[in-house]
Amino acid sequence: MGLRAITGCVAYTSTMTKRRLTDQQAKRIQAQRSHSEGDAIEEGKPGLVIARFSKQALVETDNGERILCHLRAHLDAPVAGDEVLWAPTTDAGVINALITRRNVLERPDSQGRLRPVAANIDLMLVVFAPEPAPQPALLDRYLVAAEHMGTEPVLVLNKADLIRADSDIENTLEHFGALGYRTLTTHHEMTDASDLLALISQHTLVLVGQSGVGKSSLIRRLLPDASIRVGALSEVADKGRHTTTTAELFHLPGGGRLIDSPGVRDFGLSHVTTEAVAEGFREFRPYLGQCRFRDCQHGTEPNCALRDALEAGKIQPQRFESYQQIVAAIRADQ
Ligand SMILES: Nc1nc2c(ncn2[C@@H]2O[C@H](COP(=O)(O)OP(=O)(O)O)[C@@H](O)[C@H]2O)c(=O)[nH]1
Ligand SMILES: [Mg+2]
Ligand SMILES: [Zn+2]
Repeated sequence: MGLRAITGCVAYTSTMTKRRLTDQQAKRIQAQRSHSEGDAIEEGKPGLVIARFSKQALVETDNGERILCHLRAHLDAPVAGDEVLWAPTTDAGVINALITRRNVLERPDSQGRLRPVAANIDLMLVVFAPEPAPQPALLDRYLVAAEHMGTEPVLVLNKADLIRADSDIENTLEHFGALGYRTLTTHHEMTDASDLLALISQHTLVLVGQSGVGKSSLIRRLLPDASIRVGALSEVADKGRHTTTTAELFHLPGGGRLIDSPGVRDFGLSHVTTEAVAEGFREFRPYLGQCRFRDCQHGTEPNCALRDALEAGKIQPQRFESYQQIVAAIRADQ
């Protein structure tokens, strides 16, 4: 939904508790707008969330200004990539409404509760590198999360200058390519970033991957201007506390947006059903629903189509193992 389509509208009422605008409401807003072209903005102006800090969010206005806005207690906390309606206050601004998200990337906090990290994502760059050594099961978790949120993942082998002759990391990349995922290899001294830029185009991308794989460096490399690079953290006082905990959105000069996510150890899959996990392994899909038992858990049941495919070499053992690990973790959580 275009941000500019939602000006001049009432988008929130005080009776809406802990609730986002539904699609229905968003449509009403657009409908209202068509009747009231040119009316004064009542409940807020459109803005884009650049970063969220505990009780505030940095919002970019339509004309590119950045305003630190307070959050209202009854609204879901906005995150980088969210579209909001905000209004000026005497000191700064306040967010009045969160526009319905197209999708949201979530991960569990220290208490295991799912928290949003970034919203309205077109592509997820799953970044890995020779150092720190990739964890294939973690990469599979990112892929399941991407498939589940309806975002295309792209596998990025970064820090390629560190690939040693005896390394098999390029096979890892090829293995994902063989599953049908787009793949890319890059490193910090590569001056030609055209592959990356073509991929980004006008889209909103989020970068995920273990801490240290070079996500932030990759974003800095694509931002030619140091003033853009300074980013949102320069605008809040308590920097130390936020550096590693908040996702931040950067605009590329040619269009496109990159969201840097903090090092993600774990990924929120506890809300995903075990059936959806299987769907998240795209090469499993032809076999799903083909088992003898409709509720087959692909464990020790007879005539399991997934296990047959595994034995026939159509599914790689590594991927099946990742699947079992994720499902076991979800069951242990319940
Ligand atoms: N050799 C090499 N080092 C890199 C490359 N990209 C980043 N680094 C280094 O890897 C470390 C982690 O990078 P950073 O961007 O902070 O990773 P992040 O945690 O994923 O954001 C830093 O010391 C970078 O200088 C690269 O392409 N090649
Ligand atoms: Mg980083
Ligand atoms: Zn089965």
